[in-house]
Formats: sequence, structure tokens, C-alpha cells
Amino acid sequence: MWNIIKPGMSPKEIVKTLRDFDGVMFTSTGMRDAGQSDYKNRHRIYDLATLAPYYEEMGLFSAECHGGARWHVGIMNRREDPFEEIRMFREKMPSVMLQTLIRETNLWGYRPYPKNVIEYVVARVDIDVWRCFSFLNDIRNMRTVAEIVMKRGRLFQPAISFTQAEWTTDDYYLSVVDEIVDLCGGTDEIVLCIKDMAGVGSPKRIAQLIDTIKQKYPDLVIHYHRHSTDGLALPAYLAAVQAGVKIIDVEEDSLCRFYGQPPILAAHAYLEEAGIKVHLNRQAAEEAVQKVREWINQYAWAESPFKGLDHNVTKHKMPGGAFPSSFEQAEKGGFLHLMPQILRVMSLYNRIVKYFDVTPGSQITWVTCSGMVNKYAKERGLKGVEHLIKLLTKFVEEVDQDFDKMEPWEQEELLQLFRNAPGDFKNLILGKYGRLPQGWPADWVYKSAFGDEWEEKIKERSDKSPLEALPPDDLEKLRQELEEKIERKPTEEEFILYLMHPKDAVEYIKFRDEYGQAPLVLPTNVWREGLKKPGDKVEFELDGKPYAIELVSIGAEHEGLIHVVMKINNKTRVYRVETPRAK
Ligand code: 3PY
Ligand code: ZN
Repeated sequence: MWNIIKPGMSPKEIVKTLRDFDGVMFTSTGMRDAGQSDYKNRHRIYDLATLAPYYEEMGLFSAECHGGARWHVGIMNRREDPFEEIRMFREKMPSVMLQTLIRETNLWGYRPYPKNVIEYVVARVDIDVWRCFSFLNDIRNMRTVAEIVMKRGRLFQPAISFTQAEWTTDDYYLSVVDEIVDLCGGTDEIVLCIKDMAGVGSPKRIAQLIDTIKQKYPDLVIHYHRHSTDGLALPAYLAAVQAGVKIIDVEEDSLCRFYGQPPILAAHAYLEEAGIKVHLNRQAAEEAVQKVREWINQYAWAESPFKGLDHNVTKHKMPGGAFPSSFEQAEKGGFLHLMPQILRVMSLYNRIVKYFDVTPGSQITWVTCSGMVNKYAKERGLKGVEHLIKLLTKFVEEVDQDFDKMEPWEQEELLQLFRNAPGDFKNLILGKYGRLPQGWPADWVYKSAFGDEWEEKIKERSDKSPLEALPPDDLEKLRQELEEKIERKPTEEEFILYLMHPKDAVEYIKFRDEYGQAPLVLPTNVWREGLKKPGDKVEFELDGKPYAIELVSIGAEHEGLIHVVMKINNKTRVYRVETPRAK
């Protein structure tokens, strides 16, 4: 039997099993992070569910199938929700632990939620492994999620956000791990994750960090999460496992593009060759890899327009999970050609305002830096953008960020740099997300962001956790508000969707009220494009009843109407369809 770890086991039993196990186990991210990092989170439950029978046999530690941006993109684009996803996967792979990725007080959203919302939501999501990270490594912000998850007897997996920078020393990370161990009452009921969200940890650096943590906490079970972006993921995995990591994250080889996790079959072979015992039913994994090939081509449209690995990620730090969506925004906004410059500005920005480029911090970095570059490009053209890069390079690399060493005209320019930064950037430097890992930025950043009001704003700064700072929401009032918007009583799950993303949840609920189970039962080609030409057919099951639908003919337009003939379960039906012109 391959499943040595299963839903229903207590965290203590899980940790003990892992401590006793003398090899490495895999978490498959094929159902979440892989899709987020290389396909904008567009993989539908319909296709992912085909992998579940293989996952059931593979002997995985867990399947990451939930969380991150998958929740939000699900209701907005795929029109499927995270609750039906969990139900479907539970039914099809009952022996596999389902894993989510949650952003401490920011839950599955992009802003801190009040404590009572966090308590309400976390208690009602049926997930086994709760990987929880803070983009500030502000462990205080994890408290409520940790308490509820642990009280429910589910596995809490605190993650340290990892990057390689001069300030992210072993001592720094040890202090973060100390806080985690303190929060969780020791090491017996948690698995620690090192979250290398951009894929920047060199093999040597990762081994050294794990070794340092293991020296202080020899019993702590460590899980290493990594993206492939820099091209060094497999050697980094080998180094991590040799240093004592028990679980690593992988995805199907046939899903791999550039910014997700390393390939499962290659990782298996590579680690075994190095003499490491890998817990994997390879036959089932090979079948899953093959299964992906049956549907993956339908998602080619969702792949990032920025192709190839990118070792410069070690400087700009764009997380894998943000790659395709950032590039999509650049494409839509008409500034894809400015990406190399934006990435260079990000590299310099990261050294001025120090935090971790991961959600929602990565969005803040992206919007702030792309905004700066676009402003310079609009006002002064490409030369202007190069000038901005020169200015920042001088400030960061030549004068060691000593504002007074810049020329007066350069100071003037720096003082304009953050004037149009997004509100979220301003909230970040006021402490609204929590404590910044290296303290407040320099005063000139406040002058730049707030102009004449900077001194008042500095007085407003608070290093309280949002868990203490935010007043509770009136849940009953919010439920009432949703009822009015959708003109019926919401279900408990719909209410939770609303608490997370109010506007998008209302649209989603209305869509599902109109189209029912269509997003779950239609094959992907039909879901995206419909039946296009006479003879096209689709078969599916709805509420236990089989349907076979065929497009017979599409008539010519006449006075804004088209007659469409369909065969539905062998009965011919004629539909009068209004053309968009008529509407
Ligand atoms: C997310 O927060 O969506 C992530 O994938 C972070 O890595
Ligand atoms: Zn990731």
C-alpha cells in the first residue's frame, strides 16, 4: 500500500510517520501551483479530475489542489468554486491529503481580513494540509489560522518565505523559525515549509539553511517548495534532501513549462540515482503524466508569452505564481516590450524596500515598478526608462542608498518616484499588512510617497498585526447584503465566497444561477468555444442524466435573428437566437 499518510491521521501521527521515514516523499502541485505558474490558473476541475485516480495510487504526501490564486481565478474565469473542487477531489482520491496555500491574514485574497472573518472562513474549509505563508515573514499574522487549523486536528504547515539576499541570513531565518515553533507549541504537530516561491535558492544556500535549522531543531520535519525558474531546481532539491528535507513539491513532467515545480519522474530518477529512497508508485505517476497529455494542448493559449527559464529571477525575484498573470497584464496594457526594464527596476526596488516578493507583496512590487516604468516611458520614451534604471542603480549600488550622496536633481527625482505608487504600497509602508522584515524604509521613501504629508503619515505608522488592528466585520449585515444582491438566501459556501471576494462572488453566483453545472460538466473545448460547426457534438451527464447534443445547422441572419437547429438526445429542436447586433 503506497499511502502511508492519509486524511484523518492526526498531525502528531503524520509528523511521527515522517520522522521515522528514511527517504523523501512528494507533494504534487499539478492541481494548483503548476497551473497557476504556467497556465494562469485556468486548468478546469473537469480535466484535473482525470488525474485523481492516479494520485490515489501514487503514494503522495499530499496534493496541492486548492488556494493561492486558484480560488479567485476559479470564480472569476473558470466559473467553478473551491468548495465543489474539494468535494470532487475528495470523492475521487479519498486517500490523498488535500493541501491548500493560504496567505495568513490575507487568506485567499490580497488584503488583510478581520480576525472574525478569518475564524469564520478557516473553520469551514475542508482541507487537510494548510500551508500558510506571510510575505513579510510576520509570524504573528499566522496566529488565527494556526489556532483554528490545529484545533480542528488538521495539519498546519507554516511556511517561511525564502529569498536569497544580503539580509536573509541564517540568523534571520532562525529567528523566524523560533517564532513559528513558539506559535505552534513545539515541533511535534507541524511540518515546516521553506517556500522558495521564485525558485532562487542555490543548492549550496539551501543546504546550508536546512542544516542550520536542523542543528537547532533536529526533529522538525521540513518540506521544501521550489519553482524551476532559475534552472537549478533539481540540484537544489538534491541538496535539500541530502541536508534532511523529507518532502518536496513536484508536478507532472508533461505539465512542466518554466515557472512551476520540477518534473516528478525526473526528480524520482535523479534522487534515486543519488542513493535516496523515494516514496513513489512510479507506474501510477507515469500514467498521470500520460493522462495530462490528453488535455494539456487545450490550454496552450493560457501559457506565458515570456518563454524560457530565467536565471535573472535571482535578481528580480518574480514569483512563479505571478509570472503568467503579470505578463498577461503587460500584454493587455500594451507594455510587454518594457518587461526587461520592469524586471530590472524590480531588482533595484527589492533592495530599497525589503520584503518578500510573494502575494500580496509581489502584486505591490509589480504594480509599483511597472507603474514607474510606464510613467517614464510615456513622458520620456525608452531613453527615459534607461535613465530611471541608471538613477536607481547609482542609488543602490554606488552610494549605498545614502540619499545625501545623490546630486540635488537626482534627489528631486527620487522624491517623485513613489508619488503615483498604488494605495497598497502606501498601506504597506504604513504597516497595514504587518511588520516589515527589515523595518521601515528610509524617510525619503515617505517623502516621495506622501509629499507634504509625510511627517503626519510617519506618525500614523503602526507595527500592530492586522489581527489586532482591524475591527471585526458585521457578518450578519454582510449576509443580508449578499441576499439583497443575489435576490435569494445565499448558501453558507456562497457567503464565504462573498466574504473573500465580494464583487466577483456576486457575479459568480449569478452566473451559476443562470448556467447551473455547465462549468463542471462540459468538456474544455466546448466550454471555451461552444459547438462551432454542423456535426459538432458534445456528451455529458447532468444530475445523473446523460445528454448528447449535436449542432445540426445554423441559419442565415434575418432581421437580427438566427435559427439554430440542434439534436438533443436525438430530438430535433429549433432555437431562435438574437444576434449581438439585434441586442
Ligand atoms: C500565491 O499566493 O498565489 C502563491 O502562489 C504564492 O507563491
Ligand atoms: Zn509556489
